[in-house]
Amino acid sequence: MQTLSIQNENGIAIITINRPDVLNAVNDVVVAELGQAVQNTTDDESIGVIIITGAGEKAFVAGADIKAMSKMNAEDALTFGQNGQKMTMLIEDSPKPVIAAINGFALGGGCEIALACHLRIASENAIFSQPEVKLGLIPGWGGTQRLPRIVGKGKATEMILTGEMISADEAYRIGLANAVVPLNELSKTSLKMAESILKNGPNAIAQSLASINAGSGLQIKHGLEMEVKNFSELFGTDEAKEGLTAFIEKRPPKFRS
Ligand code: CO8
Repeated sequence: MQTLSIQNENGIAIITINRPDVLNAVNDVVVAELGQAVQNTTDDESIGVIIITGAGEKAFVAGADIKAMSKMNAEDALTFGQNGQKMTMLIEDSPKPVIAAINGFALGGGCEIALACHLRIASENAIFSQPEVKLGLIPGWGGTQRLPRIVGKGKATEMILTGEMISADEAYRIGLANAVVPLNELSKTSLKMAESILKNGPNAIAQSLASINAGSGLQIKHGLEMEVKNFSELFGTDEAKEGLTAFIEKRPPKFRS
């Protein structure tokens, strides 16, 4: 891949967006490669958790590539926007948890990639913003849809209408970041969270993500119906038998070979 590197660390895939000269700005090559990398790591049975991060110490992703966008007409922008949305849906729909390890600026499309991830861990120098209105644009890769679902409509509206940057601490305060750690501990903390998830049943994890994602668009009554169906289906799996038996036998469960 031209714009990404992928490592497998004991069942945890680390995908690094690697265009540090432009603060990891996302052009159409990154959109295609990131989508492919998420698909490949999702399909890889040796992988249980995926981490997405940016190269260098300054940026996770400073947005869609503004130089590339300056040459687009409305038709090009529609294709670029739709391809970016497909890539974010691959992240959100992955049955394997995707953690954004946010190592600096997460702006515009960079914030939107982080929003599509299931969990977000920020370094202390991370900065979040949806600054599209400053360019005469609006978010196009899910910012108007996912940000209100994560931080609430009021705060999301403020961020999108002002385009102002917020600090990692503020992102944590409003529930946008799950944790804030010093930059030199970001990788270790992200891996630790991934390892703690890896101890749990992979089907249960996939069904948890599916239930949370599907439920956010449903009325509570329909969400509860879907949840109990997913809950009961797990009773047919070896994984649930192992989890329940291990508790009774007072031993740790063994979910993965
Ligand atoms: N696109 C292209 N190049 C970029 C980008 C970007 N988003 N961000 C930074 N760069 C480049 C700079 O041009 C510069 O390159 P060069 O050295 O060749 O001039 C290099 O990265 C380093 O950047 P700076 O010198 O500007 O570094 P500073 O520390 O001074 O500033 C900032 C850092 C504050 C992050 C600044 O670079 C900045 O404001 N960047 C743009 C941020 C932004 O507006 N992002 C949102 C873009 S819009 C978007 O993401 C829409 C997503 C939805 C798309 C839907 C498609 C239709």
